[in-house]
Parts: sequence; C-alpha cells; structure tokens
Amino acid sequence: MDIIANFIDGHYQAPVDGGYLDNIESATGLTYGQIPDSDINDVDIAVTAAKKALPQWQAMPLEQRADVLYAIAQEIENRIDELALAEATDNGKPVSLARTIDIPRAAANFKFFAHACSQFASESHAMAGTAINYTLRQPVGIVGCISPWNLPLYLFTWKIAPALAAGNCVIAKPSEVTPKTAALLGEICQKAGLPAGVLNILHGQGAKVGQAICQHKLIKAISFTGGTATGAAIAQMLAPSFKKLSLELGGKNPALIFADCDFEQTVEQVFKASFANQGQICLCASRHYIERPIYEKFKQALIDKAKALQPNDPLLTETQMGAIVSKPHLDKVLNYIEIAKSQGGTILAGGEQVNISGRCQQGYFLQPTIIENLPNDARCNQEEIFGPVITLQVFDSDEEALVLANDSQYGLAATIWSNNLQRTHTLAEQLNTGIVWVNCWLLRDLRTPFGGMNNSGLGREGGLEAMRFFTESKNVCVKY
Ligand code: TXE
Repeated sequence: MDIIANFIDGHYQAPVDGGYLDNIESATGLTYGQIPDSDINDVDIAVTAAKKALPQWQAMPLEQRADVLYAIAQEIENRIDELALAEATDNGKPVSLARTIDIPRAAANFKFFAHACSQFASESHAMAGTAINYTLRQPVGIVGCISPWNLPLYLFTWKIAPALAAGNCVIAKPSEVTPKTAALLGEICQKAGLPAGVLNILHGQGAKVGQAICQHKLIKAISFTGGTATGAAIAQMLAPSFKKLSLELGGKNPALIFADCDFEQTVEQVFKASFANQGQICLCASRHYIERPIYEKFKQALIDKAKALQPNDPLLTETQMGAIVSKPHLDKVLNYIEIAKSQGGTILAGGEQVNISGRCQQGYFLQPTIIENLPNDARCNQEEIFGPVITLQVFDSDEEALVLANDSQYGLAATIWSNNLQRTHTLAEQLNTGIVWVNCWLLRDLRTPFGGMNNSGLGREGGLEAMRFFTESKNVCVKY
C-alpha cells in the first residue's frame, strides 16, 4: 500500500488528525494507496512554515532563486520515467502521453519561470521637471495553488513555478484523485535546494483542506483550476476577503471545420484535439461544426479513426487511449451519452464502456464516442462532459458557424480549420473565447495569456500574466 504524506517545512509529515483517503488506480479500479485527509490544522502548520521561510526567500538574489527553479526542472527530467509511471497510474492516461507531454511540460514550466525571475521588469512614469513615478511589483506573500486531476503535475507546476519565481511561498493542493506526482515533487524540490517552507504540499478533499486553504487569512491569493461549479463556489466564498483570485475552469470548445481545410491533416489534428487524454483536457474540442460540402466525408473519417482507437492498459507503451480517471467520472460521462440518446442524438461510433481482460478488468474504460443529430441547445452541446465524447453539426456559411460556436456559456478555446486568411482572422476576432488556434491545437508558447471568459474562468495564466497575478503593484511617486 502506497501511503502518501504531506510535504510541510521541507519534510514529509502525516496529517495532524490522522485521517486517510483511498487512492484508486483508474486502470484497475483497485485501491493502491492512501493519502492524507488533511484539514485546517495541517494548513495552519504549513502557513506557519511558509511565514517563517518568506523573508529569506524574498531576499534571495534573483539569480539564486532562478538557479533553484532550474535545479527543480532538472530533477524532474532526471526522474521522468518514475513520474510518468506515477501519472499514468493515478490518472489512467497512457504512460507514453505522460512521458512525452505531462512530465516534460512540468519541467518546462519551472525552466520558463526560472528565466522569468530575471526578466520580470516594471515601469516608471516621468512627470517632467516635477516628479518620477516608479512601479514596484512585490510578491503577494503566501499564496494557495489548487489543481485538478486531468493534467496533474503539468497544471500543479503551471501555478507553483510562477508563484515561486515571483518570490512567494506556496501552499499547494493537488486533486485527491491524482496525488502521487505532487507528492514526489516535494522531495524533488528538497533535493534541488528549495529552502524548507517555501513550498508546502497538502493532500485531501477539496471541500475540507481545499476550502481551508482558500479561507486562511494569511493566504493572500488563490490560483485555482477545476470545474466551473467549484470555481463559482470559491469565488462566492472569497469575495468578502478581497483575495486575488485566478480561476481556470471548464470549456465546451467549438471546432470550425471548413471545406477548404487541408483535409487529411485536419482529420488527424481534430481527432487528437477531441480524444487526447481521453477527452479530459479543458482545451479539448467537443463541438464540431463542419461545412456541408465535406460533412459526410469528414464524419466518416472521424468514425473510422474512432473505431480503430481501442482503450487499453495505460501502462503499456503502445496504448494510445487509457482509462477514465475515476468511477464517478465514468458514470458522469456515460450519463451524458444516455442524455444524448434521449434528446434524439445518433451514436455514430463508441458509446459503450469497454471491459479489458487481465489486471484492468475492473478499470474505467470508454470507447471514443461520436454523436450527431443534436440541436445546438442540447445538453451535450451546452454542458461540459469532459470525456471522450464529441458532437457533429453541419453549417453552410461563416456567419452560421460563428453563431453556433458563440452559442455557449463557456469561452475557453476554439479551433478554426481553413486556409482562407481573411476568414480565419475575422472569425478569430469574433469568437468569444480566450484562445483561438488556427490549423493547429495545443500549440503552446508559455509567454501567451492563457485562460477563458464567461463560465471558463477569471483572469489569465502564463508569462507576464502569471507574474503579475502573483505580485502586488505599487506606484511610488517622488517629487523633485
Ligand atoms: O474538479 P473540482 P473535479 C471539470 C470537469 C469535471 C469537473 C469536476 O467537467 O468533470 O470539473 O472535476 C479542489 N474549495 N474540470 O471534481 O471539484 C479539488 O480537491 C477548494 C475542468 O476534478 O473542481 C481539486 O484539487 N478546493 C478542469 C480541484 O479543486 C476545492 C479540470 C479541482 O476539483 C473545492 C478538471 C473547494 N470547495 C475538471 N472543491 C479544467 N479546467 O481543466 C474541490 N476543490
């Protein structure tokens, strides 16, 4: 049994009140470990450690701080195989995906923000002959970082790296569903020379230790990634405290596929955008709008690929589609497939749970599923399913495609597949999303603003956006 501990003040420690939660392997449905069921008492110990560490961390010369973050990146790379196996075990994603995307990106996050330490500058404003204004961007102090189960170490470090680079101390909580790589990050940081108390990693339930982190009066900013409903609850809870709040929430992302697209390449890319990580990425394409001249041909191409993609044991190197993260989430996704049928949808491919013999016989596996004949206001076109389920609809004009795409409570990421320059730039301006990819998906430059609008969240992560979120700006005006 793999027993995980909290990482507080530079060492591992059991939860104060001694409670533990089961950690279940997605591919087998079996309990393989236990994690602390931490509470406010553990948060208090972590905040005390962070408070003690803060002066030294803030006073550290930027080059030294950067060196520590570079060392963390290097240690992550040194342990890539172990981390990839841990990620695939906890999340159910193919180990090949964890090894090529998740873990390298976790290292890249630390490298990018290690560099940002020495590049993060601010402004001055001269009042000629009268005064000079200069802007200080100072660390917030102690910040909370709360992350989800779909890209565990990738998103955990996407918050922690800029928070540390900006000079803060961090109280971080991974999802209780995928705790293992976060637990390993503690010893990785310790070996890289991060001073004790600068990063504290707590495990447990969102409504318990997660809420306690959000509510702690010495934690001055919260960076959260997760479901829209949870984000709304946190925002409501924190409003009276005026804490800085960054919310990266759900999505229901449209793909606009035009007849002039590069057909074969677009089929490949759109299929990947639909089913990567078992469709459990907030950026995945889930609503597919296809221009009428190629609708039938494109539909058939997607069906053929879906039928050829069979879920399998995520720990096998050849596996391209793994398990759904948990039984409750599998049930949620299966329920949406039933809702689609009840609303007149036609299941073109998939729709069934998959039973795999051997060690995975009790695992959570679902076929890649394609549905058509649903109106745009159907639940499967309006609500985030967050699984390997996509819908297809036909359109006849750019205007119609735009109306369909923008008919959503979300606003995270859209993709446009067309070689018409004027069309792509015009639609990119008009789409109500925080991110627009043209003839590509998940092509990422970490300097760019990352996040969405409406029910997809509040604020932006990435590059300077992240450094500014994790600092307070102060204007100093000196008269002369
Ligand atoms: O997210 P939760 P879950 C969507 C997706 C999924 C739904 C729920 O649709 O089906 O959200 O997923 C912590 N105070 N996304 O249950 O509950 C929790 O412990 C403080 C999209 O995983 O939002 C975990 O660490 N913290 C998303 C984190 O919040 C709380 C990726 C996310 O949990 C809390 C994942 C509380 N009251 C799910 N309640 C994306 N945008 O990528 C929970 N938590």
